[in-house]
Amino acid sequence: MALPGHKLGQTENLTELENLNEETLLAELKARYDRDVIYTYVGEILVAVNPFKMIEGIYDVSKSVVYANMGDRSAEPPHLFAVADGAFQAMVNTAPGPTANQVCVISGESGAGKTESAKLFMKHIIYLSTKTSSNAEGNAAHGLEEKIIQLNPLLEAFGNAQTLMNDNSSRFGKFVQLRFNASHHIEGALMSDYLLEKSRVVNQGDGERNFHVFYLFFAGLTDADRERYSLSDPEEHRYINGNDVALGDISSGKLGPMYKELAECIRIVGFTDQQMNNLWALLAGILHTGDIEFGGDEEAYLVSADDVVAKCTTNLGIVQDVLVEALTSSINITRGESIVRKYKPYEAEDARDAMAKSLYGKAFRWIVNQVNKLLGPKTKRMNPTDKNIGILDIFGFECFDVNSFEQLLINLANERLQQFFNDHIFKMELDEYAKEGVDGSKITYEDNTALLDLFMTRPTGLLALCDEEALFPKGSDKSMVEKFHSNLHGKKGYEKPRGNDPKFTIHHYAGPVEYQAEGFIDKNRDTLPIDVVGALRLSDNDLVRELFEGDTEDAAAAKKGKGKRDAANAKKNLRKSMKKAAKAQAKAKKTTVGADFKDSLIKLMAEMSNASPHFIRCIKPNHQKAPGMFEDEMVTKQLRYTGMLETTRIRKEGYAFRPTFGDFLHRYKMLGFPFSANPPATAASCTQVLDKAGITGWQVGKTKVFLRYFHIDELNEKFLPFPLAAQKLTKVARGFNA
Ligand code: AD9
Ligand code: MG
Repeated sequence: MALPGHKLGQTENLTELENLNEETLLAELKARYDRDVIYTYVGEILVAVNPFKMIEGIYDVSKSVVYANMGDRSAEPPHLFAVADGAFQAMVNTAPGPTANQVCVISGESGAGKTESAKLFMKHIIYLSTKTSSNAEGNAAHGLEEKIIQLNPLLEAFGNAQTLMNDNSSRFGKFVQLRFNASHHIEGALMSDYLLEKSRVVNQGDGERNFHVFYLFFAGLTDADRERYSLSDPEEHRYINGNDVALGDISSGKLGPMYKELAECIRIVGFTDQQMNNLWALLAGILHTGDIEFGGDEEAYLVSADDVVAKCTTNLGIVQDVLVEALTSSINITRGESIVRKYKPYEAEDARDAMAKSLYGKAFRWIVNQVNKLLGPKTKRMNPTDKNIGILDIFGFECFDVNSFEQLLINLANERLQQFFNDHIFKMELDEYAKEGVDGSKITYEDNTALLDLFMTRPTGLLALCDEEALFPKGSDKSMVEKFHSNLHGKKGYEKPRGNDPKFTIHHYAGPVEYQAEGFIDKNRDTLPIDVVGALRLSDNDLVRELFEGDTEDAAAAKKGKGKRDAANAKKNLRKSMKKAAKAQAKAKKTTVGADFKDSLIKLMAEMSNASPHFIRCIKPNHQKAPGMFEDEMVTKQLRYTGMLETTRIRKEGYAFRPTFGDFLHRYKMLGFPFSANPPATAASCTQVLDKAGITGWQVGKTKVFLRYFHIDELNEKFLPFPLAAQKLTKVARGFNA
């Protein structure tokens, strides 16, 4: 700060720094980090630098107590709990409506601490809401809050995995909304999930693992379970045996207690034993699916022993012959005639893996839906007196050596969130100037609307062109890229590379990303061969059948053939089932992964626009996931692409402090009026104070005074030699923006 005696790392809100730039921002964060101070404000945004260790006491109950009903945020050191308290109090003190709803947007790269922050935020909100729940209603709700807390370990088991970036990496995005009634007690929680990384089920990169649940499940098996699910040795299963360390964790017994915890939390959330048995059988079925192997040159045939397939089909509740038929050939039924085409071995393998991915993806979505049924508010629609607090924990911007369709969608979401951030921080700033009649012409910011149009415009935006090609039976990645080039080349943010490779580059707000288009169409279609769908619809595992919308009677009929091991009968059943599946598919709206994602993004943004936002920017200080290491270059990059530097620049160029006339006079009238005077709350009174104090460069709007970041110090210095009063005033001034 401008005040003498400024010590590095002592500033709690970095917009107060006199010399605000990339270097000072970094130096302050680093100095704080070295003292285990991980939270810092930049304006109203909270920056959280991942400590990669537990810092004693920072999340203790005593802290929950301190950061409750604070009023003035700057009264205590920056903390995530303070942001949660700010959101909760804002909700409580505002009449129902968009301003009363709150949303906490947590961003940062993989391993930066988003999920931990989301959990802490939720924990504190629940603390604040139960604190006052001493009445009967509160007690009744208590079980619900416990369930909501247990939701996190449950989702992490099924949706998280160890990656090179993070030992507990979320492989899906999530948005959780807590709904409150008129007396601010929790009525329920609703969640949405985005883009689960299903491909991880069948294939993991070097040093990475499958979803946690597979290892936990294995670790928790009793002898009876082993028999029931035909599981013996984890090393036998291709989908999980690629990582020796993970296998070691199973055999060392380390995961056993974690399985127990998971089982307990599943029970608390409210899943029934029957549901869980079906789910475990489905997981075992997926593991066995991965072990089915095919051979052949032209036509695929089964090379695995019969019992490998039997273990799979028993768990999935389907008939063995039906599955083999569906995985090795496709039947085309036209005008009552069926033409069988035998798959090549690689096609059979694709069908097998597609089945495993689809089973897992649908099971995950089912869990989310089930959770919403168990924990959701009684009515889906909000009552007029209800309010909500949302928490968004979603994948950060991604740029790898090879970027595919997944990165395109993830980066689209980030681009949209950046726009939301811009809208809030910058546009609101400018709107406020305009509303108050204050000149804001010096403020500029990088607007990414044109880039979003590149994605969203119909029919010539990236997503629409992806869909057009995906829904066209003969569509190819190559012709899709040609369409991109011819429609988007020359537009801002789009770059056509040299050469003929099916690639293109997008200049995102966070930097350029080159996308490799190979595989886009298949990923966007994400279809399971109708033959496999037909087979799974005949399952007698209630869950599997439900996921594929099969019919109980059809499944029972299919089972009749099973005893006889009658292949002809199996074929007949499969064809019947496929016909029904095809009919159901034809009736359902044809959609793609891209279109679905776009829809859910639009819905998410609608929810978010209907709330007052709070931003938490998580920073990962090193690649080693190690405590005590702060790598300058890495942090600077993140500060840049989380919009933090932009924010500080705008804060600096703009008017950081905007007290109303009344607030301003209440604090500073002594500088312009006799002690006993009671000047009216007008522009003229404020101008008199500022003139008399000899301050320049401010503006006075219609209801507020617009002060630059250094004006507060200048005003406070006028109070010297009353240093105590000055100190207090600085805190009060900071409170204007809290
Ligand atoms: V990913 O995009 O899901 O891969 P996140 O969610 O950003 O990522 P996560 O919250 O999982 O990262 O944090 C990674 C690890 O950092 C955690 O497993 C903890 O070991 C560590 N971490 C994060 N935040 C804190 C904290 N406030 N205190 C201590 C932390 N450790
Ligand atoms: Mg996460």
